[in-house]
Amino acid sequence: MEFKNLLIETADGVATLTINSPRTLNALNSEVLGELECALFELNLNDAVKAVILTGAGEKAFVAGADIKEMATMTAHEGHRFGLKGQRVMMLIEKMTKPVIAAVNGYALGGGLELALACDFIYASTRAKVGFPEVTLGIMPGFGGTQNLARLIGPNRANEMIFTGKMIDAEKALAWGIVNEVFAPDELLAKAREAAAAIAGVGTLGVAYAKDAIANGLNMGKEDGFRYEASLFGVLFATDDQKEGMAAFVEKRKAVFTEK
Ligand code: DAK
Repeated sequence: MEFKNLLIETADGVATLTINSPRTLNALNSEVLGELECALFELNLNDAVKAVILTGAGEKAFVAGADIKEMATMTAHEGHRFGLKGQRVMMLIEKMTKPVIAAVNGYALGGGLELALACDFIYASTRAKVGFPEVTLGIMPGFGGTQNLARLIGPNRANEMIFTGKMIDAEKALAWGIVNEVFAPDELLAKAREAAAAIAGVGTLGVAYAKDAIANGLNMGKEDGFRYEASLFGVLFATDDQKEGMAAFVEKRKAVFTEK
């Protein structure tokens, strides 16, 4: 499918999905959100894709938030539809069986930070600036930001960021655990691709079930989480990948995983 606002490049099991509207700092309008929904849906169904990198075009921004100019004139009904669309994109990323890495190359603000937080982990460039400026617009985060940020860094730091609306830089985002690693701008994509390639080279089902166990386990009590983990672990013993992975170890050769 052709997209007006997205670029998709696939190589060696890794898809790089770039939001490509740098003139508005890749702000999320209804059209971009609709295209993201379609693209992510397709990538999830594509067995050749084992991991996805999500990034923004240009040197300034990952995504500077939801499109304020579009939202400014929305009716309540349009606002509701817009909110549902955005939430569907965030949920899709979380429910995809394959990992999505956010490569935050500049501003990740409001809905842009929510998009990054919906991903499985975040790498950032030294140019990254992240924050939730919604309160400066008289609103609050609405694409899962209050929930995901507080779960990730704890309520106190999340409170500070969300109540003040102030941005923090890459160094602080790293120290606070919002991003996993920070790289020079010209290294960011290569480093994200390195991580994605490592994921693409291991057992697809093991990764998918681990993503499922982590995401769903966080919504359970510890004992239920352990039980859930054990049931997924058990299912892996019915797969060719488990047999191949262990046989390859014993035979001192590289495993060739085939499960999709
Ligand atoms: N929306 C629309 N246009 C934006 C934009 C945005 N979020 N951010 C930047 N732009 C546009 C600018 O208007 C400008 O366009 P022109 O004026 O040239 O036409 C162009 O991008 C370049 O931006 P600047 O000239 O401002 O660039 P600077 O380097 O001076 O400043 C900046 C960069 C990122 C600090 C600044 O652009 C800025 O403050 N942008 C707004 C950031 C922001 O407030 N983001 C949060 C948006 S609110 C919902 C759920 C969630 C949400 C909404 C609804 N529901 C459940 C219903 C989410 C809300 C948000 O994300």
